[in-house]
Amino acid sequence: MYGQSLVITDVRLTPVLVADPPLLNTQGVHQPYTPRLIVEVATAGGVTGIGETYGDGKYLELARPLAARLPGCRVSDVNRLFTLADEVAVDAARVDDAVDVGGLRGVQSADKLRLSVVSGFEVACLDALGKALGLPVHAVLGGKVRDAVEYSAYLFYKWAEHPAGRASEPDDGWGAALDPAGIVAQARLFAERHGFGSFKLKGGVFPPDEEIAAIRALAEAFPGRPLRLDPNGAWSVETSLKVAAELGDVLEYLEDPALGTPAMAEVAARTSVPLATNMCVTTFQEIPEAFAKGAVQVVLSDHHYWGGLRRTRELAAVCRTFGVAVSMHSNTHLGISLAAMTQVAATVPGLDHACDSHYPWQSEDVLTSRPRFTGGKVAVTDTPGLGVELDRDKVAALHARWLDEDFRALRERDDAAAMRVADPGWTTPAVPRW
Ligand code: GKR
Ligand code: MG
Repeated sequence: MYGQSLVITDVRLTPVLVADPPLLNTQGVHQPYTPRLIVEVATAGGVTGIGETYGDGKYLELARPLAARLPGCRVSDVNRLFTLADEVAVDAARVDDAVDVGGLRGVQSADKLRLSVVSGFEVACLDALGKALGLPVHAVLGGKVRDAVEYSAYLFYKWAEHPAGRASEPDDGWGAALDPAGIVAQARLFAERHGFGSFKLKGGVFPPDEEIAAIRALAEAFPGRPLRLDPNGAWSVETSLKVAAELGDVLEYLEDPALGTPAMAEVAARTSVPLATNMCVTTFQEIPEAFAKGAVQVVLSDHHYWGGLRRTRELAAVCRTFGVAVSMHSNTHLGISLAAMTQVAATVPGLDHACDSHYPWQSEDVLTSRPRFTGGKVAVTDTPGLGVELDRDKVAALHARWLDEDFRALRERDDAAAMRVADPGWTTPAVPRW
C-alpha cells in the first residue's frame, strides 16, 4: 500500500466559543460568543493538520461520527471524505432534511450541513498533506497565481457593547456605529489598522434611506474606492431597484438585495448594477437556474458551505465558464479559515473582487501568531501546509468556555435570541423587511 506515512491515526475535534462583538444584521445581533469547531488530523508520519468550521450542535452531530471513521484513511484521500460523510448521515440518520442553523445561514439542507462539516476535515487533511510533502496548501491545489490576496473591510452597524448582563470581551476601540458618521469612522479605523481599500457594509438593519446615506458618506470619504452593500435579502424587488438607482454611480455591486433567485433575477433584469450573492447560489444544484436567469454577476463562495477548497476551485471553474465572476464572503471565523481562504484564493485565476473577512472583528484566535492584513491584503505563505500553528493554551481556554455551563446557550448561534436580550419583543423580521 502506498503512502503509509499519510495514514490518519487520530482525529481530534475541539468545539470552542470565540468572542464576537455586537454586530447588527437583519436577523438581530451577534451573540457575545460564537461557536466554531477546530478539527485536527494526525498521521502515522507524525504530522498534524488543522481545519475549522461552524461549531453549532448540528455540525458537531455529524462531525463526531465522521471523525470516528477517519483513522486508517490517508490525508490524501480527500474525495473519500464526501463518501464517508454521506454514509455517516444516512446510516445514523443524523440530520433532518432541513434545519435552520441561524446566523443568516438560513435553512440548510442536510447536504449543505454535510458539506460544511466536510470542509473542516478537508482543510485539515490538506494542511497535513502539505506538511508531509513540504508544500504549501496552494501548491497541493496546483500552485498560486498571486502572492497576496486582497480583502475588503467588512463594516457593520454596531453597538458599543453587548446588551446589559451579557459577558463580553474588550471592544478593541471600535465603539458604536449606528449612523453614516459612525460607519465612516469605522471604515477609517479599518483603513488605518489594516490598509483596506474596499468596503462592504452589512445592511438590512436600518430603513434603506439610512443605509443609502451611509454608502454616500463612504463614497465621499473614500472617493473612487469599491463599495458594496449587503442587506441579506431584506428588500423587495422595488426597494432593491430604488437603492440600485440611487447608488449605481458608487457601488461595485449590490450583494443579495432581494431573497432568492427569482427576485434577484427580476432586480438584475432592471438595473445595470452588478448583483453578488452568497445566499441564492450556495450549491452546485442552484447554479443552472440562477445563471440561466442572469440573476447574479458575482458568486461569493464560502469554502465551508461549498465543501472545502477543492470544490471552491470547481465553483470558480463553473463560474468562469459562464462569464460569472467569483469571490468570497465570510461568516465569523478564526485564523485557520482565513489561512484556508487565502491559500485557495491564491490559486483562483481572475479573482477580480476583494474577498471579505470577519477576521478583524475577532479579538481572539487559537493560533500562535495571527495572520495580518497589510495594505488590505494577506500574503500567501509558502511554508508547508496552511502556514499557521495552533496555540494549545488558547485552544484550551476557548474550549473551557464552551464547556462552561454558564455559556451553554451560546453553543448555538442565534442572532435573534441575542437581540431579544435588548428587545424582548424582537422576532426575526419577515422578508422582505422593506
Ligand atoms: O455575520 O452578520 C453576519 C453576516 O451577515 C453573515 O452572517 C453573512 O453570512 O457575512 C455574511 C454575508 O455576506 O451575507
Ligand atoms: Mg452576503
